[in-house]
Amino acid sequence: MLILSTWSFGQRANRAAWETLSPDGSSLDAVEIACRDAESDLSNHTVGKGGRPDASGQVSLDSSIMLSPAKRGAVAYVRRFEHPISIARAVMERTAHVLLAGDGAEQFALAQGFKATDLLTDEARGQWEEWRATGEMQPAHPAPIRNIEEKPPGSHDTIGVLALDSHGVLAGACSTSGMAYKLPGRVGDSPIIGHALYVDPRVGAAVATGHGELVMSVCGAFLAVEALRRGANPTDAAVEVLKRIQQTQPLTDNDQVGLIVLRPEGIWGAASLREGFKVAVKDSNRDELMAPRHVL
Ligand code: SD4
Repeated sequence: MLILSTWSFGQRANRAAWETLSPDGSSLDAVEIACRDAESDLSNHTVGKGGRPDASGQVSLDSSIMLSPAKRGAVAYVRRFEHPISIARAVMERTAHVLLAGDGAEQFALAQGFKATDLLTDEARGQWEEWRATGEMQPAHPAPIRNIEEKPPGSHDTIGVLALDSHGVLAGACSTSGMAYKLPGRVGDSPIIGHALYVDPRVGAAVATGHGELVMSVCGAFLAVEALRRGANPTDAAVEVLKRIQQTQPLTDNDQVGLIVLRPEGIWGAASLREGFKVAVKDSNRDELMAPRHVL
């Protein structure tokens, strides 16, 4: 049994999920609970309620969950629900589709019994107003993705979670409010299967965080799992994706991408473009925050 989450707040999410995962719970439930923890954390400004809005002041959430190529669900551009991860799970379990977006996703959520709520907190609104007042950044050039550890305490990043349960079942999930002050309508890598998340039960799982456009342009999580399939170890699989990003796209000093990769037998690895990425690791013997290798 093992649960791995992105960034330092992943420790809290792992702990929230552990009771369910151990001793014989399901990895699918565990990854959903971990994401729900981050989605409800109002001090976390890049996931769920309390997330930073787009350039127009509207919060929109993206999320996905996956067990296998046949069992996966996602939602994008969700503006009125606190737990997009649970709506993504409902898409997976109760529809014939992979991804629902915008109004349709919200109508589906209401029909499934999810309660609508306002996602923009006073704090996030205040920060957005400050951003708007500076006039420094145009909507087409939203706030860059920096390392969480360089940001003020209390500001966090997207949650990505991979878990392996006592039955040997792998599951993955991720949830985000996306890039702060993005152009309205922008959807990132998190709800696109194969970009921020991919799980093949026979081969392994990968989840990505950071600048979504960079990850989307190389199908990052899928590429990592394909590297595993070719025999790479999990850290090398993550590094292969980061090198592909580096080779194919111009990077700014602020661009960050982190990946966690897990094999079905519990061997895992991680890497990031730059220093600062953290992986929260919890199993029966440890509860740690680790700083993985970086390629730049
Ligand atoms: C996105 N990948 O929407 C997300 C944001 C993120 O750490 O992961 N930030 O681009």
